[in-house]
Amino acid sequence: MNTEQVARVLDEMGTLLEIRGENPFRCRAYHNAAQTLRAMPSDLTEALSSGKLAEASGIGSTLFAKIAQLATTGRLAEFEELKRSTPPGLVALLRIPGLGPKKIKALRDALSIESLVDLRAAAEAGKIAPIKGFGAKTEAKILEGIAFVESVGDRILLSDALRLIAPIFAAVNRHPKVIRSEICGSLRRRKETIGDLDILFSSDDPGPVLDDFVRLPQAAQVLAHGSTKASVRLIEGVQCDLRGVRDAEFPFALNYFTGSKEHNIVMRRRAIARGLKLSEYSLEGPGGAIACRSEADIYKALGLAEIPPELREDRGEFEAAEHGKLPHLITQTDLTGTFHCHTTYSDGSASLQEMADGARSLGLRYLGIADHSKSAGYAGGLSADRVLEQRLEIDKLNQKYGDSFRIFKGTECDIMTDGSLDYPDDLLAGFDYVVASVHSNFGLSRAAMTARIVRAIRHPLTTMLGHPTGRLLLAREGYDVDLDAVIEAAAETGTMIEINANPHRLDLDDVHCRRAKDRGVRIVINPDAHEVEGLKDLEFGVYVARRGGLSRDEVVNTRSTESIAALFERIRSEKST
Ligand code: DGT
Ligand code: CA
Ligand code: CA
Ligand code: ZN
Repeated sequence: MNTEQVARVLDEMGTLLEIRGENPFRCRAYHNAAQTLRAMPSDLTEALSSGKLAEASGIGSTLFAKIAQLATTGRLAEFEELKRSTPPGLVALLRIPGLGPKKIKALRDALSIESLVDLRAAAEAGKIAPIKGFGAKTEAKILEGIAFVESVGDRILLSDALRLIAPIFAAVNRHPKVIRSEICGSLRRRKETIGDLDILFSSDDPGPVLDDFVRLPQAAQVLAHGSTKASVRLIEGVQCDLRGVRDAEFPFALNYFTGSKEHNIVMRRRAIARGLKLSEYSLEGPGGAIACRSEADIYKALGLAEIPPELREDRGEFEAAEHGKLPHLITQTDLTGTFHCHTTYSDGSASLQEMADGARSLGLRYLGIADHSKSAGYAGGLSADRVLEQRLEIDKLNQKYGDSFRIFKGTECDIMTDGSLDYPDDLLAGFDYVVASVHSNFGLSRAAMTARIVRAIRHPLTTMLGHPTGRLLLAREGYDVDLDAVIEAAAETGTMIEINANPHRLDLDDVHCRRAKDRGVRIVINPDAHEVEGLKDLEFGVYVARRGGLSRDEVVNTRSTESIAALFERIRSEKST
């Protein structure tokens, strides 16, 4: 496991212990150790072998041994036991906005609450308000939170799904009895949240593959185990389905189990219209089965160009595939740089130079730094003096990098409640570009929020809009805003809209991304990185862009450094005339 993975486990252990009401010092120790790990400059293997970690404050010998075990084996019996023995319903309560481990423990102690069902009953009966530290307002919030969590169901983030499936898919894929295998379902379509994980393989002898699958260390519970299909529940709670087919059936099954259901229905209808019958195992014609080696063959047989999985939602892809109008979707390697990143100047955990070097090592040609503006006190927003200091440091680094790399000077400037920007124009004009974002007063009416954001977009010095709805996937709904009006204002003024690629945000979403594209809005993919590792979140922004049907030309940060610099200038001069 790498540093971040180990830190995650430690945090989760700390939280589980807290919910169970263990000694607070012991719980803290886990969270502290996670923080220490994240702050370590060197990588984990080196820190372990050089003794740097053993010396780090807050990491005693027992914790050190656990970290070492996680780092080398990726497993820790104590962690697995802790997960197994904590009621899953209790952990689910963590998803209610505003309920942390301490409050959950208090609810359990006072009212024996161990699940969402218990919690709802107690809140509806007014039993929560009287508990010390809660009150009527909290009770009402809890009821709202339950409704939100229920609307979301048991879905997980795309990023978590990809992380969880990686070792499982690898095990299936390298199994000696497996001929071909592929991830299917919503995960292959790269949806922003995932219900369950689906894997398909082909084999002449699927039994041993399924037997080994249900015995994987990641599997906590076997839900089904037949001769062609097995399902397990992972330790993390999510379900994983594995299906085996004969190799000749593989392309058909792959197509069927990739979905979406809506896409499949149209596929079958098209087949029928051509006198064919498509199923998850075959394509039958009047003269017998039509062999297909790949999905491309199936689409071809139905008179279609191969439709990329991300577009398979029955949202116009058939029309496009029939007329050779499918977009040539953007890929991650098309990205040349990115703009919305934070450093230790505000609430980031890496220095300017570390972020720039991180971007360089990902092969990017430029990096935009956009730390928070002064009103964002909670996030270390920069005073005018600090802005000037940062600009000097950027100048120095740029001199050092020469032509090989460039840091663009930006700011993530708060949009005030009335839609004005947090810095005066003369300060804003000294940046290469301005990301304008809402970070406060989320509760405005739809009309007021829309007017606020549209005004910020119309500001002559606003280059791009940051996280347009402020949503946090599975955790918080976005603010109430008329996104179509926002998109319209961006189109009219030439202002860019970002796809915030942080896997908790993915904001714009795929649907509005498509609408923005259709209106000719300039789209930019930003990771909103607060640490070097966060730059890799660009990956998830690319998936949104692909689902939105964007090609390389439709994403700003695929251009050369010079062309970006010129575009920033052009937007400014166009907006001010
Ligand atoms: P999820 O798991 O909720 O994120 O979404 P999916 O799309 O992965 O759905 P899942 O796991 O229930 O099924 C995988 C694929 O199997 C789905 O994308 C399409 C196909 N499929 C499942 N049920 C049906 C169905 O009733 N009709 C059709 N046509 N296809 C289905
Ligand atoms: Ca699925
Ligand atoms: Ca499934
Ligand atoms: Zn930000």
